[in-house]
Amino acid sequence: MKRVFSGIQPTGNIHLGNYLGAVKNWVDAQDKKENFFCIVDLHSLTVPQDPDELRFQTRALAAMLLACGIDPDKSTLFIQSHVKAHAEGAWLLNCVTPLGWLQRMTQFKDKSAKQESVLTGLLTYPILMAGDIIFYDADEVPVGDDQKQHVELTRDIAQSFNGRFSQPFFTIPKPIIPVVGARVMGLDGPAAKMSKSSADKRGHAIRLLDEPKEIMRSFKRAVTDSGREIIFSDAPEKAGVNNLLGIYKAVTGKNKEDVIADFANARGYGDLKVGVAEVVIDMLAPIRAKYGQLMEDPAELDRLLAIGATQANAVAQPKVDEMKRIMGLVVP
Ligand code: ATP
Ligand code: LTN
Repeated sequence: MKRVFSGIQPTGNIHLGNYLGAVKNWVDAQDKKENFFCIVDLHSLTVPQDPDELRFQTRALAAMLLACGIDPDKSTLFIQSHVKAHAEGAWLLNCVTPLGWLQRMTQFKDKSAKQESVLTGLLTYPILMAGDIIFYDADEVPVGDDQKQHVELTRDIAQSFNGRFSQPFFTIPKPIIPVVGARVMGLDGPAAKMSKSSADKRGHAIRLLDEPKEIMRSFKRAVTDSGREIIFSDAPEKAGVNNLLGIYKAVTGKNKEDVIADFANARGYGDLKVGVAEVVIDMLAPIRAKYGQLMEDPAELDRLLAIGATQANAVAQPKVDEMKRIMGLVVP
């Protein structure tokens, strides 16, 4: 059975891009694979966080992932900092990764350009991510398009370690990018991806916990163009309409022809926006209800996360111990 590893940061409200680009695909493939899903709290520390807020968001994200359909009987769901091998092993990888590989990363360049003072962790972030994946010998990493470069770097790190210590020690992972939903764009400007860091900007994102009224309002305000044509298109001026159609397609699972047929009688973009909002509202209603129930039972949430941490630790710690031995450390 193929082994899957993926992660998500507890940095605020999870949005439709996270869901369609990543979480939905984790849920859908659960039966066919051996799954490890990780709430990457250590990654969140690469930009300043409010401690109480981070703690709350970490548990809230766990509840949300369970509400979205991650089944603890089929998947290992855990918090990254609960498994010490991640931080320990990342140091070892720091010592075999050239600086230039990290400085090239697009996400580092984007995020560091937006900050006055850049923390070292923001640069070494992809090393921590590489460790997440290779300490589990994951074959597949289901992520949105923005993480492809980090998974490619992970492959380079694993290959270089294997080459240097002349044995096939790490499995070389593959990024799995969904065909639809890989890049959901912001509703306020379809040139930039929908992002958690901007999720609280009015009209930018659909957060999974938004009330139906708010979802409808955000879609109605979505930026489109001055035309009337409802078509899938790569033309920059059609990016807004394309994004709405892409969301509708990912949510309904319909093919392009059927999506266009659904809007054949639309009187303009107004009808398109309402149509998309309605399917999103219906999809999110049961998720919000389940989330509410889970947040009312913190003891059960903690119990599930403790089981996840034990299962993850049993895989990652022996791998990191073996890595230490290979690199010449004395392992007690
Ligand atoms: P931030 O804005 O803080 O970087 P984020 O919204 O990018 O956060 P992450 O926790 O970094 O969220 O990503 C979780 C998963 O969601 C990743 O697999 C990522 O590729 C995917 N993802 C994030 N944004 C989008 C998007 N707009 N469209 C599709 N997938 C996305
Ligand atoms: N960097 C990713 C989150 C992440 C991840 C991982 C994804 C951390 N570790 C391991 C897949 C596999 C992000 O920002 N979305």
